[in-house]
Amino acid sequence: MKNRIQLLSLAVFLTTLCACDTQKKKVTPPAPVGPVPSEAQVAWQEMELNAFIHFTTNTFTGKEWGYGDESPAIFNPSETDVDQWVTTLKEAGFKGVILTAKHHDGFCLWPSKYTEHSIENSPYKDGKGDIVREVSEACKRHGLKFGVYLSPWDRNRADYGKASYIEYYRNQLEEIFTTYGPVFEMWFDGANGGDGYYGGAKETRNIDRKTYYDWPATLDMVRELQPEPRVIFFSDAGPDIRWVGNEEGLAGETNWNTISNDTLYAGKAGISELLATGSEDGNEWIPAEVDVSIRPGWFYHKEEDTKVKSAEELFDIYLTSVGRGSNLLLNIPPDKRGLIHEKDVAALKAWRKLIDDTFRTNLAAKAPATASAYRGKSPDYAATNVTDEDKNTYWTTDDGTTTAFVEIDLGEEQQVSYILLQEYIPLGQRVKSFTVEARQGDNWEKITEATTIGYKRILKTGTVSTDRIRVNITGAKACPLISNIEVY
Ligand code: FUL
Repeated sequence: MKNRIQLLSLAVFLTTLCACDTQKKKVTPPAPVGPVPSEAQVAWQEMELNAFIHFTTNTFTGKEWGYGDESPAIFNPSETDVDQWVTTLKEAGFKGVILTAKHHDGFCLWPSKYTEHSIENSPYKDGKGDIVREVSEACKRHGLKFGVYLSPWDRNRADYGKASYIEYYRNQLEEIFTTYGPVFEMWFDGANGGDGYYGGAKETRNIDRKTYYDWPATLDMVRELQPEPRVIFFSDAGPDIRWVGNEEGLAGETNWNTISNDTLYAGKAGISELLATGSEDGNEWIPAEVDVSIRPGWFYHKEEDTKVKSAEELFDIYLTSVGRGSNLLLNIPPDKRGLIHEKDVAALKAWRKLIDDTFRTNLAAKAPATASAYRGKSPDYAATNVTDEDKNTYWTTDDGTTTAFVEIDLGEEQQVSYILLQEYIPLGQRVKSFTVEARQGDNWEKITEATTIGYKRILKTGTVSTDRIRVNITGAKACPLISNIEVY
């Protein structure tokens, strides 16, 4: 009996010892570096692909910017089928839809009680139609998020430029948020002021873009109307996401999510370049959104039916937007019938197929991985975290180690054409430069290199045959946190 008790105490002692040892091994995670994203921003970045829908009287006049004097009587999309829009977009892989509830011409796609210049005075459904409601409901039906573009510039309103217009604009925001929400993204367009109809005045009106709209008060109002889910505000300068500075589908090759808001004002020299690249030492997290149209114009024009971007062009845009750590907001404008045109549908289908075919088999999924160093030699931060297909785990190094490499064993010789990398952004964007090498016999050959990674980076490597891939982090703001590497 005595022996048994002695044995038991020994076992308890040993277990305690082991527990202490494991506790000692618990390595602290890295501290955040620089500005970090809010949860809502991370969720938005994970959407990657959203669709823009430009639709108004311009669709019927052939204009891009309506003057504001268009009669609502011309708005008559007699075959409108918003389910066709939303299912087409869903099948193409979009996660959200942003609709121009009102463009610069001031015509409202919902029966706003604050103006006569709306769908209520159009022949569409005998004035009983409401495209904002239809699209928001179709999005709910098909599981896409619904977003709104409401042009601050209004070329129809007599009081544009006066204080009362701001009240009008806020009333409309309130109408939209209380009737059609939740809204995932609110788009505040940067085009503001200029010539217009303005209730018959037909003149040029310029506003002070910094003060006229009193944006902070408007944003507070909207946040109060919809505290949850937290709406993402887009404008040239944020606060949640920024314009990328061009409408060609190009994020910067170097693309920081960080930027200093006070450096962002229209007209500043080099502003487009700054918007595309962000700044390494920026004091806020404001990722770039890449907005571009599938056609030359934002609105449907018959003569552009032959100019719909091809699947290959759209694929290139995917690589220069999502592949550079930004979200893509691709505009697909319904035609006069109220349908997404057959040409656009075909291009989207072929584009989706190209993406699916290219990124079908991740050669690195669950592959063994090793690293030149990993944080505190703890399995929590080991190299295999980059191939475990779990976005919440990452490979990282000790504090102060800003250069290191991770090596992925593909098991056998494989044809490699693309590499996809992701940083664990909740703790800040860090990587400044990296190279990718492929093992060729006894040598390592550089197959591509780049600067930033951010939420996602996809690089073409040029087809190469190899059994091992090495990613060298050659510069970082602090220890790099890589959550995912995929090889295709
Ligand atoms: C611009 C507008 O002027 C265009 O018409 C379009 O809406 C585009 C998305 O933003 O600033």
